[in-house]
Amino acid sequence: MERTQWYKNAIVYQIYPFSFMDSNNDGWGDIPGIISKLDYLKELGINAIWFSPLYKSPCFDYGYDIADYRDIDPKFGTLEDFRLLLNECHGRGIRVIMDMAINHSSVEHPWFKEAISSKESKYRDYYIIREGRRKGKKLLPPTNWNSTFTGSSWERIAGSDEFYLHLFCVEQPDLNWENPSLRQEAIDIFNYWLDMGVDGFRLDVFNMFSKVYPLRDGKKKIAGTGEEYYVDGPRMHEFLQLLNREAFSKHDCFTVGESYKPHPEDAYAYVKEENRELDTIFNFDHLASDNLFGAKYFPKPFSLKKFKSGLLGHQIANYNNRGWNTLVLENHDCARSNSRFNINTCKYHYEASTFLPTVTFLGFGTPFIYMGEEFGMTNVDFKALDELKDPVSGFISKLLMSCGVPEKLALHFMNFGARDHARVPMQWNKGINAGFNAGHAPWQRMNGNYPQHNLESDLSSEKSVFRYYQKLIALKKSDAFTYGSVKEHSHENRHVICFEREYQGDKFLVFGNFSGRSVKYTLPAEFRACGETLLSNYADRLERSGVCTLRPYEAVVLKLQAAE
Ligand SMILES: [Ca+2]
Repeated sequence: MERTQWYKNAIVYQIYPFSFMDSNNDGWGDIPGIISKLDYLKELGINAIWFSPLYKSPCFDYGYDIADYRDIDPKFGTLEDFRLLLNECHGRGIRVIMDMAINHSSVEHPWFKEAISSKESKYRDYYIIREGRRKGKKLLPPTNWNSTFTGSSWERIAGSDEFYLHLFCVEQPDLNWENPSLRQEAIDIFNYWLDMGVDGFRLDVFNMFSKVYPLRDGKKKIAGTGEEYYVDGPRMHEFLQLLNREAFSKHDCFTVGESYKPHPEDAYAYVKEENRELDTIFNFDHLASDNLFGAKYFPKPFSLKKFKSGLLGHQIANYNNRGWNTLVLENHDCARSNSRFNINTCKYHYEASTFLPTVTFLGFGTPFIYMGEEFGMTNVDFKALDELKDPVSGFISKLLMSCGVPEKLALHFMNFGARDHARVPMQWNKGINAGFNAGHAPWQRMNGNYPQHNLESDLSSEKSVFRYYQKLIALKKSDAFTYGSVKEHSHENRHVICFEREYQGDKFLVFGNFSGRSVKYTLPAEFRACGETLLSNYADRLERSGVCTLRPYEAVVLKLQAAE
């Protein structure tokens, strides 16, 4: 099948189904709710949706623990509802990207239930099960590996001396990709959805499929012990090439991988076109620019240089290596972008919420907009730890408090970086539960600021973030911002981010002030006098001859026409 590479022109919108729209007022978002908002998304200008998992799941990790890879969870609706959703999206020119978490399954998947109930079951080898190690009277796990969600990555199987591996929650046993039947199951699952008409996949933590065998102890670390044996394992490229050959390449589809701390040489190899593995992987490096040790819960003074290196470095490397790139500010695992990076959301809500996507999404790669970002949804002010529903918030808080961190400080860390910020219901209007449903308590508390910050109030404001996104998306869809080369300016500048795209002789300059005060900036010479302003988040135009003054979070896009 000829692959059109439609993803290069895609503007992807991510929906976290639990929190988008609840049509039957049971507190959970659902598929009919999503369908009722498709015209809204069409109006925004997006042309693809990535759905966080909709599959049957006991929801220990909110859908990323899958109990049936071929069915829809009843909370969201039925398979028939999903087919309707697919049709309704396609009818509006919107592609559908499914999420696939197949590094691990749910403990409630029939494979796992059979695997642990009988040593003779063929499904036993679908998982990674090993004898524990005897040390005196103690039975220790088979290796010293940590779960990425804290604690040991091994769980003892009740009534035996054996353990199963889980690199995430206890409820998420890792699948054994060494087993050819398991690999065939994965191929069949991908083809099942692709044959139904799905247009692509986001692959959850794909670069942990391959582990180093025989399993052995890793170098002891505070967190992530064993990583050297389960990240970018030796058969990773082989497994992806197999999936590509047997599933992806047979359809005009798109694949984007979520990688866990990838080694740079592997990261570029996964996406290089000629390798036929994935179309692209997510780059989150810039999002760690205000995180201590790169951990999202722990703040550190924001470094614009780190942000620029993370955001622009991969664009330039992928452009030159013929690999595609992604552009991301938020997702279901992050705090809201306008509430971090030293941004004072109260004072510059509109400016910051429009500045960030301008300097991010106009780069080289496919933009991913997270629901609510398009009208500047902010972080939540959580008042107590029990308001946080994400199990990882619980694990991290407990770990901190067991080390003597006071509860108040643990809550402070969660208010900085918990995944819960992105997972509260959408703020459609100022009505009951922000229009998410008709009044039933939502599964997750609302953000208390919804009476002031909601889509309706944004649309009625003179400075509407949504209207700005519409203009930005229209501009992003042009060939120059899709295929143009990318070059950074002013890397050393501590306040200004600036890059250039060049396409067929036309040059475009995207720049802005990443701070809450006015700063002086001298534009690259050729953009000082001439050129047209294509987009700006301030009403009056910037004076750009000589040294110009950029106002707080001012973002500007200039075009310099090719000489005739
Ligand atoms: Ca519902």
